[in-house]
Amino acid sequence: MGYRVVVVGATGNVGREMLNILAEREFPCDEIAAVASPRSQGTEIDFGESGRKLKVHNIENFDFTGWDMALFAAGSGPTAIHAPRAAAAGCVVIDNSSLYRMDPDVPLIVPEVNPDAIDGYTKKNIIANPNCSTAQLVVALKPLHDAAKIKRVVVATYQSVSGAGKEGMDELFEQSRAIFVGDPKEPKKFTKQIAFNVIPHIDVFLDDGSTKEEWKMVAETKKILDPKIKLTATCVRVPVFVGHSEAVNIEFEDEISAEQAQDILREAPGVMLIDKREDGGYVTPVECVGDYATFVSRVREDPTVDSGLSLWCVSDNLRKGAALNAVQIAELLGRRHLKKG
Ligand code: 11C
Repeated sequence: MGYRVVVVGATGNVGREMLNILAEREFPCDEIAAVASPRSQGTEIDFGESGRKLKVHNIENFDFTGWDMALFAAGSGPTAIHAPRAAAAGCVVIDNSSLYRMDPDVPLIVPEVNPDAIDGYTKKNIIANPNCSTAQLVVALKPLHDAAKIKRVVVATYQSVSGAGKEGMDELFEQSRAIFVGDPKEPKKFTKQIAFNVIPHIDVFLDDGSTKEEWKMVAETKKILDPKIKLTATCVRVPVFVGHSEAVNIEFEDEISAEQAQDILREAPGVMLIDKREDGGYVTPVECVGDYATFVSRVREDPTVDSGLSLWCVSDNLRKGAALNAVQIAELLGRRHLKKG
């Protein structure tokens, strides 16, 4: 006996990946419903590579009664309306938007990092999925924090355009082509030209000069991993279609060598260490697409502090950064709380 599962926002970048991953991992679904905005109602989408087609339902009149879990990838606006409705109907919401992440009554979960926190989901029947740039970072930081206690992290991100949805991907493609044919177009989705450029601006600006994406990395890392960790981030959009990269500098309380860190990371759940210290002996975003792992490379000591390391970390932002983490939460919820059969 399996679950009755809903994917909300099923036609978007993340929703499609949720369906792919549910099918790929053979999540025990007795029934699966694809739900999206009214304009997609009646269209058909693939349930991964299972060969099954799913008819898309209209979120506005979808009844969540009797469904076990709903994976939401719908953005904050529709989520604010429909997630509480689903939760009140007894369907546990696993939400990919930023809406509930900092709610003290909603657990924010990365299963490799803070699985026990999921037990608090009953307060609202909602579990939050972190921002993509946070998810991969905490997977890499957790085993190092356990070993040598992290004091401070300085991170610069190199975030792909798929983090901004299909429109972001289309803009990079169209703009690159337009520049090649000598007919450049004004940016629409991004604030500046993204093709052949980088943009140090993701999400809205805050009063202190940082951006909301940078703030999310700080606040979410504290909630998931340890409120004592100090973190400062610079988040940058780069002309890559899929895969977020991060250059991470970490200062520790206790001593830890690069070799010890490599040994720890080699064994860490969710991490794949590829660190050969030679040409090509590291992972780049195009190589991580479609994979589940958070790849770590370029682990080295930082001699400017008493105990410090620098590393490079890459992951598929639509997978570990969003859909995979949500499905892993669903698996954890099933194992710990919603046992079937
Ligand atoms: C980006 N990280 O790359 C964002 C996308 O809070 O879930 C995800 C935003 C979020 O643009």
